[in-house]
Amino acid sequence: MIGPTPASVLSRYLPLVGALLVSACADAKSPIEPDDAPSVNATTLVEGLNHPWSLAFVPGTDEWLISERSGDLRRVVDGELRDAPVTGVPEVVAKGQGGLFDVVPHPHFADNRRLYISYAKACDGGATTAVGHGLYADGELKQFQDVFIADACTDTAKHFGGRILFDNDGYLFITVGDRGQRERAQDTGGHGGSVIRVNDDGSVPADNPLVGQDGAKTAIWSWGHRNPQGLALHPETGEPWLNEHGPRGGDEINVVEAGVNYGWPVITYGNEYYGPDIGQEKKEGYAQPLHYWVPSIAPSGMVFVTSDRYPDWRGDVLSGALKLTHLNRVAFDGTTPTGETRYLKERGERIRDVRQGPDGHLYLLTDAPDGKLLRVEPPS
Ligand SMILES: [Ca+2]
Repeated sequence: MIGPTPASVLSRYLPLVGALLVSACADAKSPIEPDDAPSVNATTLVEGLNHPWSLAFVPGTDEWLISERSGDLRRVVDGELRDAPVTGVPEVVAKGQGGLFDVVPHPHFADNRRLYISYAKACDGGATTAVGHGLYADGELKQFQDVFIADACTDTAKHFGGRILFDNDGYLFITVGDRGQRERAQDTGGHGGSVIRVNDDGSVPADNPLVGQDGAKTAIWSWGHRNPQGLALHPETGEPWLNEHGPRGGDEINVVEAGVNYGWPVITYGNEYYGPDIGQEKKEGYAQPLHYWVPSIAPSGMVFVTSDRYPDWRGDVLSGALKLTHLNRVAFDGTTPTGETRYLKERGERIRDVRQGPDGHLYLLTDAPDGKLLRVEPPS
């Protein structure tokens, strides 16, 4: 099922088309030449994390939570990493890219103590992306229950997506990758390769775009995604934006809009790992990315900077980069990218998550068997 792109979305992208056509004439490369900036430092706060994936700040406390892909949810209390992980976390399939993923407090956590977790859940034939919640206090997660289990079960152990986000209206967005089976991204009869939008109990909102369509999974909000690994709420528009992994080249930033087909694998700026083209770069009915990276940086956790500690970065998109090991900043004028800067390359560390803390500082997680929690020191 391939839906047309709404006219409103097309008009938003039209100013970009000219610039993209120019780049399409040469060998594919990023539309913006990145600037390598040396002027930022990071301070190590915590070491000894086993492939940390996501960082959350428990509202109203000095406790931070860090998921480890292998399945533990670790506690950092008053800046100290506790030995004992949180109890009551669901059993995960820690295999390949699978494991424990995102951890996000409910918007009304202070009242309901609900902590949401995404993870690779065992299914008949492999694993799939799942999200649930439990009641969290003092290192214990109780009454954990799933609210969404993706119809995307396979034994590939790849492309789970797994980022989750609440928007300002309390809807829960969940990314699901194509599971390494690209045809899933264009098939709205399953959840693979899509962004999900559900209520906080997992029920489907009546205004979701595929409600009433025969054979469609009505929890789907947008589709044609490959493997979205970063998800963040735009501070002014309130819309979710994501980053996603392309194949060889063609990583993207997209604004996530209802009923839009983002094109994978029909359109992509990437190639097969062994060289040949996969699809064309653009085609009517498929949304162009706002920004893309060729070669791939392998973006991960993503945040909009709103803190006044980094005045030159305010409103910009930060993404961790795994493959090209840096902190990536893309500046935007509305939805048009105006510049890209790469920080901390000299550290050579895979960056899995980026978050802005309640104190306005930016924090990073490095992806390694001895992974770290870092604080980004504001540029001098
Ligand atoms: Ca795309």
